[in-house]
Amino acid sequence: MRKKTTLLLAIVSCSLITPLSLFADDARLVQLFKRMDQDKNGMVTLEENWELWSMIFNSRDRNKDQKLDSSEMPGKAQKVADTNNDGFVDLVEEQAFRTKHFINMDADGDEKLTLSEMLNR
Ligand SMILES: [Ca+2]
Ligand SMILES: [Ca+2]
Ligand SMILES: [Ca+2]
Repeated sequence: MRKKTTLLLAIVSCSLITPLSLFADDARLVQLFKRMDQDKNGMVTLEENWELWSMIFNSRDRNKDQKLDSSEMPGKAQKVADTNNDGFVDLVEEQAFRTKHFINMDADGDEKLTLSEMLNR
């Protein structure tokens, strides 16, 4: 319970720093962040990041071929992540994609993401 309050406070103070209140997009990121931060220490590690995304990968992979086609992963992300252009995103490509995204958001380069790094991506 206490940890939840701390996180809520973090979110509140974050929205105070950012004059714009939470947009729908930001609210989704906050949700995502909370899901990724499994030990609730206010930071998401590469491992925590990948744990969630590999879970999402598996749930998106409806035909269980360990690859995501464009119907399983709609939008631009599928094309970007499919680096060998075979029309599928496999786990290796997905991990590279999510890791790159993580590093892009990690402003201070400590390989941990805070909520504000994620929101100020
Ligand atoms: Ca954490
Ligand atoms: Ca698939
Ligand atoms: Ca591919």
